[in-house]
Amino acid sequence: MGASGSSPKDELRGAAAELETFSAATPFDVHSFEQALNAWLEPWHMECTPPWLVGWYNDSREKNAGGEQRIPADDGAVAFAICSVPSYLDVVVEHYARSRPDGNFIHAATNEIMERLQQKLPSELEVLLVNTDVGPPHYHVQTIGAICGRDQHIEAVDVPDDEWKEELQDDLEDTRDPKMWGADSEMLRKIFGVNVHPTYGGWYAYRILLVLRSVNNTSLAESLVQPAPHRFVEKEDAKRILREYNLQHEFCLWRDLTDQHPSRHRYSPEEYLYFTEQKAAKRKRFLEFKIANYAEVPPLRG
Ligand code: B12
Repeated sequence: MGASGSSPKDELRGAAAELETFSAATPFDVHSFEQALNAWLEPWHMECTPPWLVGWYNDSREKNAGGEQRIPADDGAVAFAICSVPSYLDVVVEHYARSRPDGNFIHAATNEIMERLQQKLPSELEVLLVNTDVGPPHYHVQTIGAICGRDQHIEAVDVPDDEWKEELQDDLEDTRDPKMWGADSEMLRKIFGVNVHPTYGGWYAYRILLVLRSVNNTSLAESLVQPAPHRFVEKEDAKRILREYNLQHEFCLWRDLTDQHPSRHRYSPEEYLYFTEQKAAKRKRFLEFKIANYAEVPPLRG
């Protein structure tokens, strides 16, 4: 119990309830908003990034990708990305019990959370909500994580070891199936960049983009300043993470930050098997088995 007699759970619920009270009036307290958003997301096993400006993202896409995947909002608009963290599978199972979706069970669960969030947020904030796993358009979520200082983006150019790079590219060309990747050698040899989080390593996933189109940097109580990029991954770990992510991502070794990665910051064994399962029919069987244990249809978490 806190000093006022309320439990931490009550306090969390109280902070989450504040989400409905924000107005676009100046000055907008973006850090209280972030707190309220995280409190509302917590029961869904989700977290938001720190707030960032659409212009930081669009500038980075200009510099690194010829301006592709720009976010269609003012450069001054304030935004967040929302990630799922370990235990999100419980939310997917509960959504399945309520709605029995046909298509992608994870996307459907995320869509339900987006609908709830849309209802909670005052319309005067002119909210743009996008499920970032479902495109087009695809906004480049790894760029979002990097520009707001939530995690570290690692590209092969960050590893100054040509021999390591050549060897990985040879292995990729030998193992990538041209039926999926095409015959173009450049594509077969491409090393994709990856993001890692200081706590979760790779055991999290970007799910939602949230832009508050009527809130901009000049209307904030304390204007936002872009943080310096994170640099916490050791060189040998960066090599391992890039290699594992590109060559055999299904073993999820790329998700561990170091060889000491704590298991409480990993997916559960069930989540590991579910998220790496390719067959939709088998995923569906798993969900059916799970909900067979439910005594009643689970209520919404927020
Ligand atoms: C399309 C897609 C794929 C495609 C293509 C891969 C790709 N990276 O494009 C396929 C189907 C192969 C794929 C596979 C996987 N994916 Co995928 N995929 C996406 C998706 C939906 C879009 C990515 C995109 O638009 N790429 C555009 C191309 C052009 O990007 P690119 O080739 O990486 O090149 C860009 C970067 O290099 C960048 N760049 C260059 N220099 C710099 C410098 C800096 C500082 C920065 C920030 C950026 C940057 O600019 C380039 C041009 O755009 C994203 C989600 C999203 N909305 O972003 C997830 C995403 C990238 N995938 C993800 C994952 C986990 C996977 C898998 C492991 C499968 C899985 N879901 O478990 C596999 C493994 C990938 C592999 N072995 O290659 C995660 C990565 C998480 C992370 N921690 O980084 C994402 C972010 C999804 C998520 N929900 O979180 N994926």
